[in-house]
Amino acid sequence: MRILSKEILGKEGEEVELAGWVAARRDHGKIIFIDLRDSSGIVQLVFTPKNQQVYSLADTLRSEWVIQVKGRVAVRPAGMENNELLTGRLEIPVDKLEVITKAKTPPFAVDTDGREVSEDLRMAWRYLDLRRPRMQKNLRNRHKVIKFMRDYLTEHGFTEVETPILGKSTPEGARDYLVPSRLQPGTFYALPQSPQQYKQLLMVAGLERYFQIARCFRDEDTRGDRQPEFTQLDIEMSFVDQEDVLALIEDLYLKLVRALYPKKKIKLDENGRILRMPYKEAISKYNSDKPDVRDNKDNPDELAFLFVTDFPAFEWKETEKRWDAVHHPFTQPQVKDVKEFWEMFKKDPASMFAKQYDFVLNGYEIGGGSIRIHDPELLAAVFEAMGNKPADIKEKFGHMLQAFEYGVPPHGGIAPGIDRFIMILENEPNIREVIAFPKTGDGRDLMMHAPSSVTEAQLKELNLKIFDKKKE
Ligand code: AMO
Repeated sequence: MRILSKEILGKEGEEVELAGWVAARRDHGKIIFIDLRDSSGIVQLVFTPKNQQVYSLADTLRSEWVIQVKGRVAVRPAGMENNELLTGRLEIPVDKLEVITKAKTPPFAVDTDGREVSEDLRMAWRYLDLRRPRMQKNLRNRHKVIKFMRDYLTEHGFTEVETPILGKSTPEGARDYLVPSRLQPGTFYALPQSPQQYKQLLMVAGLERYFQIARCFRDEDTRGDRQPEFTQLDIEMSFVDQEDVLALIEDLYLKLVRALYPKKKIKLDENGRILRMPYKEAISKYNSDKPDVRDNKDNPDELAFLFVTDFPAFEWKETEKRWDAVHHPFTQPQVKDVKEFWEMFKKDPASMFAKQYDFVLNGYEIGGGSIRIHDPELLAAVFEAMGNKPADIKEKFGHMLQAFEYGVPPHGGIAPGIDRFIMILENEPNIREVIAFPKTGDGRDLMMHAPSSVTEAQLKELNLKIFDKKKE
């Protein structure tokens, strides 16, 4: 049975079967050394002319061929050890060799960290780029972080629920990706900018503690910390206030970093808690709503988490000549009832605050959330204050208002972005380095060639016609 290279430790003298890729080949006189790479690391194979048939075949081996070998685990001669390899004390003199598949010469080296290769080339050949140890480490550590989150929340009474990808446009502030419906001609699904409305409806449904490793889609310009599709740890809780949500996130993130990244130094306040700062103070002291409060910004292992609280409830949207929610319209303004809401809104919307918080790490916004409005009358008032006509409110949010008439618990939540968090933990310069198959700055997948055109027949089936904007 095939074992992994790391599993040869302690098997000196035993016959083992290994399989993987030819990572490197060195010829020393008549001896051929092959570094065999598998998902657990590298092991040295040795071929000598003693076994002529195997030796001749070994002589044909080239980089990235996939091979299978059998041999007895041997201790390397004194002075020949390689301390950089887990298996560096051992080697496998090969008795049996099988070439499984040959490989063309890759377009770039896969044993470097890849920073010397142009990113377009890396993306076009992403399955080869992902062979490099740095990328393998990033993907494996991303898995560990997500598993920690899942286990922690499961232990704390949360249920993971999948919500639809084909949904209805949710106002998170970005442009929607639309999907035409074949069965309902002329209508469109929107891909979720976040599962915001579904998670609130799960609170109406009585789930009380929900989470989801949720894929979100936003058609906005891509940047180093922004992708058109990204992943959130989406959370919603019932019968809670702001303090409960922040305490949960604080405990989860501190435990996670201490367990998985013990070398990181976490900056905390004098009581050993995550730092907090009201929005107003962040703006006046740092001129930023996501200040980087690290003591030493050159130290790659310092983590300065920060909760920014008490955001303004509304901002003026000049293009649309209306007041808009700073977070989203479901966020609870800091008012006691609808009457106080209208009094304050009519006086000065800009001076109103919300039960909204952001989670910041080293100057990046790694999460955002709020306590939600659970009074249907107040929710309707906020929609109206944002310039929606009663008919629009019914069309866009009728389902939420109706749901809230059937017994809605007070609730709130948060959605930390997973890509940005892993990027910082791994000291990577952008989130593309921690996503298996990211998109380019202009939203393309250079490996799959997406987006791509479709056939006339497909368009016809969807009742769609492509017209050339330039010719209009
Ligand atoms: P918000 O829009 O603030 O809140 O998003 C939450 C977090 O998601 C991450 N994020 C992104 N990461 C990568 N690429 C992007 N394009 C991108 N956009 C956002 C950020 C951000 O802090 N439904 C609400 C949450 C809630 O109220 O519970 C929401 O989506 O880290």
